[in-house]
Amino acid sequence: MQEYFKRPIYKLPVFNNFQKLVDDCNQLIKEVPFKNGLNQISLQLKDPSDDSDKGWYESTGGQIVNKQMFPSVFEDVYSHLNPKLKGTAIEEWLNSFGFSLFRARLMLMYPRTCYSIHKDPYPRIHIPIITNMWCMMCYPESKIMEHMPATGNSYFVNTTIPHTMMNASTLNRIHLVAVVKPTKDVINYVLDNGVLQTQD
Ligand SMILES: O=C(O)CCC(=O)C(=O)O
Ligand SMILES: [Fe+2]
Repeated sequence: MQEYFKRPIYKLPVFNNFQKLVDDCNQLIKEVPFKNGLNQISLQLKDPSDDSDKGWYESTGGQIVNKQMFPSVFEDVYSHLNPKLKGTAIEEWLNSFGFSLFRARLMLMYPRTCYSIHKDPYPRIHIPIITNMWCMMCYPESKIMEHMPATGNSYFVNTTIPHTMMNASTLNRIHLVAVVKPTKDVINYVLDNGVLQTQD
């Protein structure tokens, strides 16, 4: 997939209901605590009729650990919107691309934290909800470091190559993050509609 892309991050068009998306995410965070120690809330489920509170944590990072133990659990099994999110701008954002998104999560990063360097099975689409300039996606092998501002733009992020996100600020950072499969349609969409933030 890399061969199609000049850089790992492409800025995509603005989501036109961004302010409502921010409001709906803030409301959700008030109602559903980031209580699993993983700082993630699941927005998509395996079972479309599951409206239990467990669903909010079903696809969070712990599942990835399980996934290494049970490789048959793929990210794309989380394909159904949590029924409690019907009618929200989260639903609208997930449906705003001409292709499916999976395993959508709200991801909180506390101040002065980062992930270990890792690769994911599929790329991601990010839309920053609350961020600041000291939050950066880092690609050590190519020495690329990019901040994604909360301007309403989504970002295609190639997370299949080694990366980390760092929050080197003193404030919480929240992104809405979903998995995308790099099909021909998706690659063409990114190349046709995406722009590079840094040209070099
Ligand atoms: O921004 C985040 O919290 C997740 C970053 C990351 O590792 C990813 O998107 O794959
Ligand atoms: Fe990642």
